[in-house]
Amino acid sequence: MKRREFVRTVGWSAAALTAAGMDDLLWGRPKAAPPNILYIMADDHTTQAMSCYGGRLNKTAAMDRIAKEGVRFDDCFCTNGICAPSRAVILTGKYSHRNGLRDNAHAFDGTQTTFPKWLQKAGYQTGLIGKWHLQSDPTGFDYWSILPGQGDYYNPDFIEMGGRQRFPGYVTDLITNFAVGFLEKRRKDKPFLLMMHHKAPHRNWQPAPRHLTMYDDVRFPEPETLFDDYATRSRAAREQEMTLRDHMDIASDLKMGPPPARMTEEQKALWEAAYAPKREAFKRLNPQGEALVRWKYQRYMQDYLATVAAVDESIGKMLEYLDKAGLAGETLVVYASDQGFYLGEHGWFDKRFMFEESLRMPLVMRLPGRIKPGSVSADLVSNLDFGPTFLALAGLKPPAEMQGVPFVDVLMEGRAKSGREAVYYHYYEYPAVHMVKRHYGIRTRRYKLIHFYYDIDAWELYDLDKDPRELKNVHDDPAYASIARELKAELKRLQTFYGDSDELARKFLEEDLARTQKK
Ligand SMILES: [Ca+2]
Repeated sequence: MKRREFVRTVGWSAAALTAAGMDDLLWGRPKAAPPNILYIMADDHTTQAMSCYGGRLNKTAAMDRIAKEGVRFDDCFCTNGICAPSRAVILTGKYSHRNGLRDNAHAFDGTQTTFPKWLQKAGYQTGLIGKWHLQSDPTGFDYWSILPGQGDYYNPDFIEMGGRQRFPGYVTDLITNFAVGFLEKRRKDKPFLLMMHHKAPHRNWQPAPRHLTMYDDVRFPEPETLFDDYATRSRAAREQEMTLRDHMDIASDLKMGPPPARMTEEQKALWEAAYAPKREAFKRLNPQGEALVRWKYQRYMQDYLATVAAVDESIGKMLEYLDKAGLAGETLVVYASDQGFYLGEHGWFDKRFMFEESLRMPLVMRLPGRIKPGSVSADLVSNLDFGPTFLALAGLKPPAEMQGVPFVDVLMEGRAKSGREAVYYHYYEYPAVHMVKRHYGIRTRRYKLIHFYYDIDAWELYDLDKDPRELKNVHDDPAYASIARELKAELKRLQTFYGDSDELARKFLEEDLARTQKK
């Protein structure tokens, strides 16, 4: 077998592994060929919109298939909940304050160590297709074709190895076709890493032509916190700009305006056939106040979930391709999103806050023979761990600068733990779109401690066992005084452990403010 030759050539030997000091059950299996890795990531997809997570809104057959044939992680949390920073954390295995990408405004420093580079060096053929959003050109990939910036849903441009070209069609389908093309043309003498990054379901949620009316007759259940009054919490929850009520745009977000300019006449005709009746109904109804929020929520869900439907179809096609090509048994398939998202919870859309809906990342994985089918992990893992985990599964020792922990042992038979008792989080992008204040904090199995440290100095503490919707800040409740003290000590310990601090946060803040003033 050619793959065995690969193992020999790149030195996947017992000696190398022993030298690396790895005596783990999995790492002690040097004869297993390193798996291919198909890493599929969506943008802003959230667990509430995945049926394998018990979501009540939609069915996601292909995503559920990965979970059923592999493992579902119930407590995977991001470390900085927006697009570009999350992607940088995934690539580098390092926190934002270490990899340099703290917000969407900076460019990623592509000279640093990333897990794709490490795999490439070890002999993997590496590819990247779809949304990138890191401003600098991708490094560590033998092949890449990315959307410029956020990209477009309809007839998008792609930058293929530096050359920009417009493609007719729908972005999710194009990414799927390009991904299949990469696999068809792959080198058979090497394992592959393919990172397939969907644009969907990012705002402003433009569905594929075939999905434009799929939810027209559905009435979605409203979240319990759609009309949250933010009582007991700090000003941060009240002073954001991401409510359905005040900040969701009726013309663009909810399609009560003209069709997107990039569409062909044919696409516009389909669009108009789907949205003109909705516009007429909206005018007739003319909802106000709470009725308007309810109308917005329904309209939002129709389009958000329709864009998710295309992502699910894409995953289905990729799984079928692996089956047909005989690759399913030797390929790690991962589906994740760069963070979660609010689907009306707390009255919001978007992400950024350290509350459950956007902090939690969807994460399912399948690797036949190595991940026990139907596993569910409640271990505390994060996007910091993705790179180290993929490297470990490939039999490689993660570089020392990576701060994540491989959760390989968690994958094995669903047993063992990462040993992590809390996930540390730090969000920086403020002042900026949606106006979510800077904060850091920790999420343990039971509690969440948040410190909004800039322009307000406010602490919030949630007992997730008693208050899973995070409506009651108990930070100043005397009954939680000792818990708060312990959590603050743990927060401090993790900040020190990861090399973050209030001083560093202050330094970054001053840099960001200076840059904003210069503009
Ligand atoms: Ca995102």
